[in-house]
Amino acid sequence: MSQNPQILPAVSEFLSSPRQLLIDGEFVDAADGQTFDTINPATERVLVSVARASVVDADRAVSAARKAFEAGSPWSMMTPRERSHLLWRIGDLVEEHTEEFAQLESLDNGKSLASARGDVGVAAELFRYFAGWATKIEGTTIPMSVPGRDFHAYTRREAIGVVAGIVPWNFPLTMAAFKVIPSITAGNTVVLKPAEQTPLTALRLGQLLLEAGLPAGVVNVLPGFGDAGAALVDHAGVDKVAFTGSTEVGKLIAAGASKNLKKVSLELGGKAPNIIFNDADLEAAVAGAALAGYFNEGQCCVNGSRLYVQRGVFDEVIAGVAEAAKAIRVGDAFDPATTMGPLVSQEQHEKVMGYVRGAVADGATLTTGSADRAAEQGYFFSPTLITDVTEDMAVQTDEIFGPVITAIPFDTEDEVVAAANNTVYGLAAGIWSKDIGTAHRVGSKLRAGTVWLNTWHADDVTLPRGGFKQSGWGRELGAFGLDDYTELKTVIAELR
Ligand code: TXE
Repeated sequence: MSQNPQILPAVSEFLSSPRQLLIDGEFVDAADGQTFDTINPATERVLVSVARASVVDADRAVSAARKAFEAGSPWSMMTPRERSHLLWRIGDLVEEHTEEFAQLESLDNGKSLASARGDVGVAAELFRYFAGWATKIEGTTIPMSVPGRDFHAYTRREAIGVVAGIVPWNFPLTMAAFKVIPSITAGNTVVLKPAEQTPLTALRLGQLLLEAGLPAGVVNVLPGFGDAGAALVDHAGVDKVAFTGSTEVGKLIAAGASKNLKKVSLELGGKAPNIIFNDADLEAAVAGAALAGYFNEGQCCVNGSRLYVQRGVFDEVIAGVAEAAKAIRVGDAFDPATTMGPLVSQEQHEKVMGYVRGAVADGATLTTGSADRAAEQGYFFSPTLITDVTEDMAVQTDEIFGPVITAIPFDTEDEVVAAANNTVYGLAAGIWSKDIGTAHRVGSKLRAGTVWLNTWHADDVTLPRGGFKQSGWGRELGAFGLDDYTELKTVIAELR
């Protein structure tokens, strides 16, 4: 049997003393000296104490970011090529520290080491992908038609200014990367607020950014709670808020940012429908349905939590997904056999258990899984499949954000399209059918920002992602993702 990997000395060292805020290139305590504990969800024990940012610290960090953005600052003088090389260098540094980041992430978030290593790989690749864009943020020349006069008109894409990146706990490092990388690629400066449940990898990333040569104040990291996030949203010195998190907080952010008409991009909740037709490749569809529902402990906004199966194959698919769920090994992140770690926090654990209990009380059937904790210690929860569900049950309408799939049979295409779209969310959707016409036709009818055909979670840093309806505003990644981090300026010169 393979041994659990040992905690790296660098990780032990990182956890051996209280962690501080990163403001203006320095690691500092919160102005009021407040701290909070970050918890290992597998043991429910404290990992390390972390400085807790307040409104005052938000102000300090925004001032540092503004100063770093100003004309004449080292950051503003950097050429696009220098930014590109810097981004590439950071990507290499992140990759070199893969194991260290993965261990920190597993300890803080609970996800398996294999999964955390995958997240670090995405972050490193994201730096390299955007390194390429830094030298390709271009404008256009546009003809003007003014009789008797001669003009040269063109557009420029310019940095917006100070970006507040507010991120959640389900992919802590990757989500930090999603906000920081496009921001700095376009020449902005950043105040990043990691989630209170998982501040560690963002702070470690902050150290590496400085090591790579990013000037002081370009990226500031403010661990803290919602009040620190709200202070950034309210701050007049912030030009754009980039948020990933709950739809509820997304609405607060949109309202708060509207006071100063800040730019806002939002990546919010989801409740993705996964549709399996009678003619699907069932082996692939069953494996895909389990991946769609259970990936990342079910704590992923694009997870396929609502399974719709055409009646002819319903029983077979349910049996297959139940078997796949039982084969998932729930356990400690450092055990190489583990394929599902604990949920991130006590709050999330209780929320998920509450939904499953509610469904059972409403008359749904637990085909596999449980409504109870999966271990005495740690926020473990077994992958669960629920049938005999109706469209009005909370388990079917709300984003649960845990390893819970609900399954409903359907007969016709029209019926399933209506059911799939019967949600306030619109982040992702999926279709399994060997009929290319069915797959593309149904795909075009689903109101979602990402549609997977005969696959799920297939992704790349080149592809834009984001939500229809209450799943958000704007798109992240790919060329589209960069537009949201620039202002478009039109310049009109008369040639006299
Ligand atoms: O999210 P919050 P929570 C969903 C998921 C989950 C639920 C609650 O359903 O169960 O949200 O999770 C900061 N102003 N998603 O409570 O509160 C907060 O400190 C500014 C889906 O953890 O939205 C954290 O940094 N910021 C989601 C971040 O917002 C505020 C991923 C997210 O926290 C704030 C996570 C405020 N008023 C949860 N209040 C996805 N789309 O992937 C909190 N924050």
